Amino acid sequence: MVAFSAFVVGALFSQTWAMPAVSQNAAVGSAATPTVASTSLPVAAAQLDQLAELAYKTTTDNVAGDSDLEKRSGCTLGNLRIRRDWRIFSAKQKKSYISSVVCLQKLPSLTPPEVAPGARSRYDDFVATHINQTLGIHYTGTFLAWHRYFIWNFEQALRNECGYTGDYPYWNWAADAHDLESSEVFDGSDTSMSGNGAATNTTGDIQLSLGTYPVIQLPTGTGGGCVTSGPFKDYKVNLGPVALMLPGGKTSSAANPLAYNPRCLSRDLTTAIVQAYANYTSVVDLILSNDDIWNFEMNMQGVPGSGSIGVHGGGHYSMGGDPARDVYVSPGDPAFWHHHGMIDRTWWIWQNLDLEKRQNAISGTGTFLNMPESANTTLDTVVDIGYAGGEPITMRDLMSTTSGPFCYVYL
Ligand SMILES: *[C@@H]1O[C@H](CO)[C@@H](O)[C@H](O)[C@H]1NC(C)=O
Ligand SMILES: *[C@@H]1O[C@H](CO)[C@@H](O)[C@H](O)[C@H]1NC(C)=O
Ligand SMILES: *[C@@H]1O[C@H](CO)[C@@H](O)[C@H](O)[C@H]1NC(C)=O
Ligand SMILES: [Cu+2]
Repeated sequence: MVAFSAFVVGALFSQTWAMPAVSQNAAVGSAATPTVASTSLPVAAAQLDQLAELAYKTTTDNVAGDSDLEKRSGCTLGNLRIRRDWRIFSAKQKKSYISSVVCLQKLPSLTPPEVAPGARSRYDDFVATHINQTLGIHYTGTFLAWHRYFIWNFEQALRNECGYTGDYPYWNWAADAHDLESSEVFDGSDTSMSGNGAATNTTGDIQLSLGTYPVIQLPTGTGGGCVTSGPFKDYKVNLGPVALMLPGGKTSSAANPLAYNPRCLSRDLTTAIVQAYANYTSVVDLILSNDDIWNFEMNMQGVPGSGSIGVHGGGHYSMGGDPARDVYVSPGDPAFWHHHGMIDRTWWIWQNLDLEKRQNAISGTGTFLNMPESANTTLDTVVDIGYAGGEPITMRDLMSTTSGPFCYVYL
């Protein structure tokens, strides 16, 4: 059992996130690979497309070629899966993905009741594991690889236990940074991951604090109450809360985070948050101005003290509500998997810009911001997602999307 410390893990911040290195006149339409993020959002959008195309080409060339890595794992162009932007799924494809998630929420849990009495569904197995390991998988050396394995196993559960045959989706935050409520992920239609929560009258900001770093204030959104529309309006969040951030700087936590505590899914869609931290310039700058893995993973999560929550925090907190504002319980929001698809895609793009240096780059330790101090994460470090599924696996096998257990690319 982890220590549920009083300090708020929801706080993601940064101290050296200086102004991004940006340029107003990055060449678009030219074949040259961008090296500096544009502050013009449409230009940065084109830059992101270009970087993603490059990563796609690098990955598929390697799979088609004779690379030992891919050969060993049996990943070929024939069985390579393509992960896609939710916006290009057809209505039928969206419904098929959604019904497989609903299916997982109805299958019985594999977690023994004495381990997590509140885990009632197969879906909850994933939430329980994430709660259990939160302090060992965020601001650690395993952050990116752990979540890569976690969402891949979620995909396997959808396929093997609920018959899903479609593609794994991702949510391109930046495409919705101007208006979250019209996002195809959050518009509340029957092809969305459900929409906003009912409007509430709460006042005051969300206040993220961590140790002695300055508090980060985040605005609240247009909802705040229970989700009233879309496929997940009757879904119950069963576990937590653990460190739920509420308006006015309040927090909420249950005595036993793994006990049965069924409640509605709530949301508080906050366009201002995704706009401020996960726009096209933010994503491209994250990819282009962090040459080593430490800076990349820290800026993605928000460097403590910098005032930034990074694209990772931007995506989570922009959904708002319960459990999206609770780092521990966040997979309990069914849009978690779309968000982490984009996190993994961003890492994949970054890796493919310099595979030789970045494919196996790891930095960090086994504990949240190395508190308490722990050993450095290495390629031999084992990742184990418990009852969620999969076998314990070494970091070595999680570094490429086309080796180890994986065989996928992003479009
Ligand atoms: C939490 O982790 C411990 C140590 O790995 C494990 O024994 C326990 O079963 C886990 N609990 C859950 C809910 O996964
Ligand atoms: C985009 O995000 C960055 C931080 O990542 C922020 O500094 C900038 O103001 C944002 N741009 C817009 C147009 O909101
Ligand atoms: C752990 O990593 C840090 C940062 O890369 C490095 O300075 C340190 O020497 C490493 N410690 C060990 C025991 O390898
Ligand atoms: Cu997480």
